[in-house]
Amino acid sequence: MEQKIKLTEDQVNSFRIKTKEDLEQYRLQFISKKGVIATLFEELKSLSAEEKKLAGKMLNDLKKLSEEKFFLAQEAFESTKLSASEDIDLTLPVTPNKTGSYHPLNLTRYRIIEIFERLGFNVEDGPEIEDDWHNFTALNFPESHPAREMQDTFFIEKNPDILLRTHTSNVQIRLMKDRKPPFRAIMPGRVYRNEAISARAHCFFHQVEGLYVDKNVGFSDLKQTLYHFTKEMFGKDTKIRLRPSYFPFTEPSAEIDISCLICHGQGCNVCKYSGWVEIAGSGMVHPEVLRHCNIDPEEYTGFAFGMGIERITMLRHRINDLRLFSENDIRFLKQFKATY
Ligand code: 2U9
Repeated sequence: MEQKIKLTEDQVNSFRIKTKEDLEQYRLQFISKKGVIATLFEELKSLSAEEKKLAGKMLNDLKKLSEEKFFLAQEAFESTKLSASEDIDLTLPVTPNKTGSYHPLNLTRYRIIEIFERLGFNVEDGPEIEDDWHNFTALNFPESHPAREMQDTFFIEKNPDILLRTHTSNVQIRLMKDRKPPFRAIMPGRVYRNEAISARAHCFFHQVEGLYVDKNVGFSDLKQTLYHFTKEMFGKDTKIRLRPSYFPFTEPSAEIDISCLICHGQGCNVCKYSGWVEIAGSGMVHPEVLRHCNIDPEEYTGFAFGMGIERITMLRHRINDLRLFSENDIRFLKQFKATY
């Protein structure tokens, strides 16, 4: 018995498992139900009680040894299989790096800032929650102006009135009141108006307003500045047209139109078959507004303008629904540039 078992232990140790086939061969020979060890356990039955005790222990040790050898070899094969699957195929195309992209409104804002910075305009900032004086009174809005109504403006408090600014003009007022002229600045920022949301209107949007106050600033400066801006922004072939208009804070006032970028003046549904699209409002700062900011209109004059960033972006990228800008739909956003 001892002789037989010793022989089997040697067999276990000397069995070389080099391939998966060897492993299977080993399993069949030693640890399967019909293997050597199972057969020896069968043979135990024919031994005396004393022999059984001794041989049973040896056989259990042998079983343990052979199973350990099997599982170690099996594990080694499994791990080589895993590392083999990690092999890199250098001929495959690279996985693209998913970088983000700039929001189209930011792309337009950065471009506008770039153009005006080259003309010597600073970028100024101010509060979105404003009092009535900085948003309306200082800008020459009469007490009864419809913009002051609840249905047009979001009020946070009434008497004294605190509201969400309806334009970035409050920044110009704060700038003129706090510092001394000359001023040459643009004011980009978010503004709020109480409007029903649709493809063409939203309860908030973004503006860039501009202000140039100095001695001897005239309407021709306004015209030349906006002419330069439109050529830079929309291309050198863009034509510009000024139409008389009215704002309480400028006098005289003018709407700025550019030749339609889609049909180049031929007429299409974007320009409503007129050949022109409106891009901004402008005018000479009203003397009363200068006076509200303690600037003498006899000594200083200035021009101002305002434009909606959404509107410019829609024209630039042919976007036809304002809601796309605030829905955060990745399919829309990822179409824009990732670098600037
Ligand atoms: C001060 C004095 C004058 C800013 C101006 C406009 C004309 C204008 C609209 C364009 C589209 C608003 O975004 S929009 O809806 N803006 O038409 N804005 S002049 O005039 C000022 C501003 C501040 C102290």
